[in-house]
Amino acid sequence: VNIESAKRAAGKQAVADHFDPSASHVGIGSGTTIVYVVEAIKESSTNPQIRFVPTGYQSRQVIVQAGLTPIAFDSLPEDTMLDIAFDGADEVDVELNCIKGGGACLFQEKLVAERAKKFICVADYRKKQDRLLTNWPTIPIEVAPISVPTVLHSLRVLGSSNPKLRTTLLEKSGPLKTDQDFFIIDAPFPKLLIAEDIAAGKGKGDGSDGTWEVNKLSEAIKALTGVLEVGIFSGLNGPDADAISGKEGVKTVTS
Ligand code: DER
Repeated sequence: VNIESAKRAAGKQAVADHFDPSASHVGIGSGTTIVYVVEAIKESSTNPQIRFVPTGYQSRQVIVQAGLTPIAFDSLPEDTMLDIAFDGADEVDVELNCIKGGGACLFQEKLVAERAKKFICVADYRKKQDRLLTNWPTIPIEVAPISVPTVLHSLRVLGSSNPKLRTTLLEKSGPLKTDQDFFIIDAPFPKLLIAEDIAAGKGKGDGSDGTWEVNKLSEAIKALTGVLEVGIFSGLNGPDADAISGKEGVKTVTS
């Protein structure tokens, strides 16, 4: 199946199933799949009052280029929750935990996702796996530039075989910088366990036996001094949120 048509189908389905044209604030994620979500919203949205909250420069461009009205995350009144947030993912497991950060926008993505009443992950079939780190090998981590050497060392201590600073020679020589002017480290880890695996005795999940459970690893990495945010999104997908996987039509995956 053509990947782009799968992304477009997933985007259309996610909007058809979850977008409410009378919403007031809608979070828009980053990456390529989200472009199809915005395309579908544009086709269905008639309410000019809706404000779209971007998750970085690229996300804001997608909103503006679609003729929709952005509002900066930090312009929102403190007590305002977004009605819904749509975003892509690099991988999604059976519990709808996500690996995010392939596009290096994970920090603002997590801010927006946590501020939304409902978080919809929109992904084509390549992203849906039983466990995280099956197909996508690394966890993206946003770090303060000065902390890179010490965080790399600490990640090895946590069991990452070969954590690497994300650099790019195509668009810019040297380390990639995020919208916060931070760096990204991509850290490989073995496939992550979920709670039922721990209960089934498949490992302790705390790194002591080489296995990690999704939340335990996320907390361990987040605790490292110098880490701004970790590209593991967990517990964001309540029972009413779906990861839409587009393959031969669209399959809705619910937690
Ligand atoms: O960086 C992210 O988390 C993005 O959502 C991204 O990884 C998804 O990108 P894609 O829709 O282009 O695959």
